[in-house]
Amino acid sequence: MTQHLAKINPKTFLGSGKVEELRLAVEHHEAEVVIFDEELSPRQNRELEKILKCRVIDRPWVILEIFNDHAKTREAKTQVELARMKYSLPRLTGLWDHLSRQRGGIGMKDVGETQIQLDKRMIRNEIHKLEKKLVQIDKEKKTQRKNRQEIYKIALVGYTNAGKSTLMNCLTGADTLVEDKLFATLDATVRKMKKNFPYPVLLSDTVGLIAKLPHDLVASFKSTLDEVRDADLLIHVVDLSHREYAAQMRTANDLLEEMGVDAIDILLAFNKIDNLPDSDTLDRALNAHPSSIGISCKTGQGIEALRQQMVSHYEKNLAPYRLELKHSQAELIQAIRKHALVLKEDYTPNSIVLSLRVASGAKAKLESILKQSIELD
Ligand SMILES: Nc1nc2c(ncn2[C@@H]2O[C@H](COP(=O)(O)OP(=O)(O)OP(=O)(O)O)[C@@H](O)[C@H]2O)c(=O)[nH]1
Ligand SMILES: [Mg+2]
Repeated sequence: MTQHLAKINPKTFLGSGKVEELRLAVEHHEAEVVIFDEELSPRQNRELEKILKCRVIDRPWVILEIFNDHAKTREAKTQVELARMKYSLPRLTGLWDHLSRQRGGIGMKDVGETQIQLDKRMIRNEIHKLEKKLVQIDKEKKTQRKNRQEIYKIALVGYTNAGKSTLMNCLTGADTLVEDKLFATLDATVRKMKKNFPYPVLLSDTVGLIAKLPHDLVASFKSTLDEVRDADLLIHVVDLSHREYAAQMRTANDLLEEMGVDAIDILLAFNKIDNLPDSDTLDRALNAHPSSIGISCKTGQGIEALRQQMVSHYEKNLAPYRLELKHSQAELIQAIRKHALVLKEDYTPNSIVLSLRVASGAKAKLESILKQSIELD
């Protein structure tokens, strides 16, 4: 059922006529649950349950349930649990109202009230504990990220089910879980790009984005999203075969902007081009978006071209750098090559002068290679 609302009714979300229509439909179909594709306030949720005499669930709840089902690691589980607790806290009253009405016993209401207070306190304690745990996890993640600071990082982002994990596997040979369902990935996986890539690059797969993502969930997934903020380049993966790809792209862009990552370079990858309804779709999409590319993780089409673009983005990011070595340090050149592009080696009588191009993060690494060798001397 849909309704164009000029104004949302603070009490029942829908207008009163529509609520009545919905009530009759629930009665007619003997529905046990009504799901709203929108976020309801706790009050609206309660009111609607009263009127419709059945369970009412909103969109954030559905998303939280899916996340809950898919959470595997300690981090993801903690994040989802926290979001669920925060979601349920202001909604507890409704639950007990429901019970007291069902059982109908005298005094149930009072028992309910006391119980709600107890439950709320318990949940607040739990929230506090989970938040502490997340701070700890966040710290560990920060250390991990710090250790990777000098390495160029690329993150795959995009609407859920666009094919990020498939692309990750395609580019790194990893076997991240790929599934035709929403939010298959909840944890940022980080892998080295190996296959045919000339530079050390870390690629991370991230949690999928979706329209009207529950606010608590975004807050809980901070450390996962930090992975995105930390990247040098984003590849925005779009499922071009989806009939609403344009809207999905916009949603993803809006969320990225909200996350404050709009300053990072973005490469647009239109995926699933093996599955397009007509031949115009790809041309139109490519023309409308400069710096975009069509790919298919299924057939491999366009993957090599994407890799090339990733390489040129990397190289664009490099700054000229000059390094002088003693002849006795010649064997360091091999190690230096791992972190910089060596353009020229000039052998003078006293030294070797290297003309390099390096990523900003890699300079520290080069200096530490030199320092170590001097200390060894
Ligand atoms: N036809 C076709 N299907 C693809 C392609 N790439 C991925 N898929 C399918 O799309 C579905 C979703 O792929 P995933 O890689 O799990 O998508 P994701 O973006 O990681 O999704 P979430 O982790 O849920 O956000 C899977 O069924 C893939 O097999 C492609 O190029 N062509
Ligand atoms: Mg995935």
